[in-house]
Amino acid sequence: MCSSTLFVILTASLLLQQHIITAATNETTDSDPDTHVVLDNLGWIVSPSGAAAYRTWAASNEFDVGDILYFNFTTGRHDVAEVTKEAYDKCNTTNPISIKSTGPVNITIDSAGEHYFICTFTQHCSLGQKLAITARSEVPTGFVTRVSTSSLAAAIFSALVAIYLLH
Ligand SMILES: [Cu+2]
Repeated sequence: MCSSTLFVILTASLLLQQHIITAATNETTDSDPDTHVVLDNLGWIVSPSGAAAYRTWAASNEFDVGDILYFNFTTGRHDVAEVTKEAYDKCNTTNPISIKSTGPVNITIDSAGEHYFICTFTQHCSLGQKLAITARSEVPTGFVTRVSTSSLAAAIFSALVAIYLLH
């Protein structure tokens, strides 16, 4: 392999590596916490369309660990209890994981996976005032890609250097 060919290959390899790193950086998710206003302008209420309103709202949002759920309601009219899936399904208000009674309430999503919230006021949950969300973990999606592809480019580069030195 002549030296000019090797130079072209090395340059291409470096450009490829730079390109991959740039592309991977661009595809990382934003890590700024978002605030999700539960049911938007309607707030945390018994929706006329029942639990479907909360299902639709949750499906139109992407929740990450660290994001904030903002439950807007008047103190004394509603409350927010985080509950298990079983309690959510049955509207069981007896042993919530946590409960907040003074509105409005900000709840920071502290772990990935499913989180369930209900109102403990009589009949409110069974009339559909219940929210289930699934939070994604905070690891940027581009991170794994960036490590593996840049390692691959580095490996190719190292191999080319070795070939060059052996000649
Ligand atoms: Cu309520």
